[in-house]
Amino acid sequence: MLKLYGSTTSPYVRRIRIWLANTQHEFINLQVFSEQDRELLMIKNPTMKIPMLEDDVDGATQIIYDSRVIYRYLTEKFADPALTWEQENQLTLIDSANDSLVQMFILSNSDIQADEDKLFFKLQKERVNAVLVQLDAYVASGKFSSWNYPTVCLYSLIDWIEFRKLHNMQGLTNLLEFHDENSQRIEVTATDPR
Ligand SMILES: N[C@@H](CCC(=O)N[C@@H](CS)C(=O)NCC(=O)O)C(=O)O
Repeated sequence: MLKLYGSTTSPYVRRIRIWLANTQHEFINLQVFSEQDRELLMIKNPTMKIPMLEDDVDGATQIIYDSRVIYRYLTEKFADPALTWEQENQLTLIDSANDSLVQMFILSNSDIQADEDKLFFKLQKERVNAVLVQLDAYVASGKFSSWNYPTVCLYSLIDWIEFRKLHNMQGLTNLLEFHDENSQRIEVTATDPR
């Protein structure tokens, strides 16, 4: 059986959990900062990042790192169509804002203040702002109106931003509406970290 390793709060893990909602799998909920789970991660996945997927292929264990590669693995396994280049770019936008927010979240949990005069924070904030404005416009033009993988990734990002209060979403009305419209989906409520 497919085994998905992750945590309930990670937006990168949640996208795969939502995507696998109708596929039989086991979810292994890791405490990524606990010593025991870090050891497990170290052995199976030296990137020390989640999600990670494990599958049995002809009796051998196949491990796949990184949500993007996990998605590609699943599309091949279940013979689903590949993403279009436009969707790949949408994913890159979502991932770039997500990565910047993860880095700033880890810094804030390390008691490092987000000082906007410092280059690191300036770069991340510029990126997050620019990407969210672009995604807001994409939502307005109907690019995220069907529930496909990029849409699931966008939902997971926006819901995580709201959950952790990572960004002032005022003015990004299309993204807020998009979040509202999808919040009652069964696979969304079933994976809500709150
Ligand atoms: N590119 C990776 C990013 C995954 C990622 O950043 N996961 C976070 C949790 S949201 C993580 O494991 N961070 C641990 C760390 O940075 O040490 C993917 O798409 O799976």
